[in-house]
Amino acid sequence: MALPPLPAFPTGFTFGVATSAYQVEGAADTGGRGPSIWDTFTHEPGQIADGSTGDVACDHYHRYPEDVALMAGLGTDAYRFSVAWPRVQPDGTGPANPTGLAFYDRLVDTVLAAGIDPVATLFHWDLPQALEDRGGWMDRDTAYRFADYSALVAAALGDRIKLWVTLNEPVVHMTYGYAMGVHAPGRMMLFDAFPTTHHQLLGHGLAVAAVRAHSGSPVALTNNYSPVHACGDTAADRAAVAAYDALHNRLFTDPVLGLGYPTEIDFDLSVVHDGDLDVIATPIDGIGVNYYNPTGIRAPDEGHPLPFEMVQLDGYPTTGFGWPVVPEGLRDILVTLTRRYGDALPPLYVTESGCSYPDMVGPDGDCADPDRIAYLDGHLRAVRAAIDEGADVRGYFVWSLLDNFEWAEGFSQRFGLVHVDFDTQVRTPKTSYAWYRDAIRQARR
Ligand code: GBH
Repeated sequence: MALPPLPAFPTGFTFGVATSAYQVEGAADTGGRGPSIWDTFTHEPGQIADGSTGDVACDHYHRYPEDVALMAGLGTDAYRFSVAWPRVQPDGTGPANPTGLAFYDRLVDTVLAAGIDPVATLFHWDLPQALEDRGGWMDRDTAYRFADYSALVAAALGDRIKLWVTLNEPVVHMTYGYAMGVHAPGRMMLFDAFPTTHHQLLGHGLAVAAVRAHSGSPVALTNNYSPVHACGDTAADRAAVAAYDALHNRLFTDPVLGLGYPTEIDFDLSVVHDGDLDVIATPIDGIGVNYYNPTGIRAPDEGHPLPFEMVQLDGYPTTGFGWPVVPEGLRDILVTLTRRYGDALPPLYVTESGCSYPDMVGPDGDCADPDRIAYLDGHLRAVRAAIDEGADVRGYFVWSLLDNFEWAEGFSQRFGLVHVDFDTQVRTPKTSYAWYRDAIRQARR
C-alpha cells in the first residue's frame, strides 16, 4: 500500500492488540470453568446470527503459544486480554479455582517472555450464570462479588499485569444485555435497566481498591464512546443529542470523575446509597476509549420509547458491519473528553479500534484486506492529531488480533489482523498484519 509514512508518536506510546475471553478462548467446559451468561445465551436458538457459540471459538485456551508468537511477530508492545470470571470462580463466589487461574498464569508468563506487556480486563461481559440467576447486575450484591473476584485475580497476577481495566464498555453491556436484550443475558428492560449501570459502576469502584491492594500498576475503566452528529437543528433535536450524549458518553464517565450522574435523563436513583458516589469516584489512572463510529441523532417521533432517534449517517464508506468509517470521530472524542473533563481526566488509552470486513481468502490462501489497512492508518493519524491538540493518549490497541466470536453476529463478522479458519483453526496473517508491524516501526522512530 502506498500510504505516506505515519507521523512519529511520543516515546513510550503503547501499540497493542486486543481480544476478550469469551470471543477467543473456547474450552468452555475445560479446567472447571463454570457457565457464563454467554454460554446460556448462545445455546438458546435464534440469538446468534449464524447459530454459532463460543464453545471453541479460536481455541486460544490451548493455542495461546501460537497466538503470542503472532503478537511477537507484529512487534506489538502490549496484549489486552480479558479474564473469564467463571474460570476463576465457576459459580461467581468463593475461593479461586486453581486450574482457571493457572491458565492466566501461563498466558501472562508467555506474553512477558515474548517481551510484550500483559493488559488485563477483569470483566468483558461473561458474568457467571450463577450470579445472573441471583439477579445479575440488577442485584447490588454482584458489585461486591466483582470486587472479591478482582482481588483473587490481582493477588495471582498483580506482580505482572502492566495495566488493569476493570469493566469493558459497561454502557454496551447495560443497553444491549439488559435494556434491549440483543446480548446476554437477553433482558429487555429499557430504562428499568438503570440499576445495572449503578451496580457496574459500584463494582468498578470497589474493584479499583481491590486491585490496588495487590498491584502497583495503573487501573482504568474502558468505555465505548461515540461522538454525536446532530441530524436536525431544532431545539428538540438538540435535546435529543444531549440525551444521547449523556446516556452513551457521560453516564459511565461523569460519576467516575466525581461529577455524579448526568441529569439530562430522568433515572430512578433509588438504588444509589449514601457513599456510593464516593466509591464510584475512587481516583483511577486511565480511561480506556473504545471507538468504532459516530452516531447520528435526531428528535424522536411521537410515541418513540427513547428520548432520541438514531439516524444512519450518510456520505461515509462503511465496514462489513455497515458502520460508517469516520477516523475524524476518534480525534473528536479524544479532544472532547480532554476539554470536557480538564484536570479531572486521567490519561487516555484507545483500548479498542478496528473494523470488520468479509472473509477475503485468495486462491493461494492469502488474505488481502486493504480496507482494514486504510481504516487503521486513518485512526492512528487521528490519535496523533488528538495528541497534537493536547489529548494525553498513551496507547492504541487494535481490535482484534484474531478473527473471533463476534457476539450476536457469531463468526459472520471478522475483525482480525489474522484470519482464522474456524474449521481447522489455521491462522493466516492478513496484509493488515504486515502493515501494522511496519506502522509500529515507523511510528516509533
Ligand atoms: C466492542 O463493542 C466490544 O468491546 C468487542 O467485544 C467487540 O467485539 C467489538 O467492539 C466489535 O463489535 O448503531 O451501526 O452505529 C463495540 C460496541 C456497539 C460499537 C454498536 C458500534 C454502533 C453501531 N459497538 N456500535 S451503529
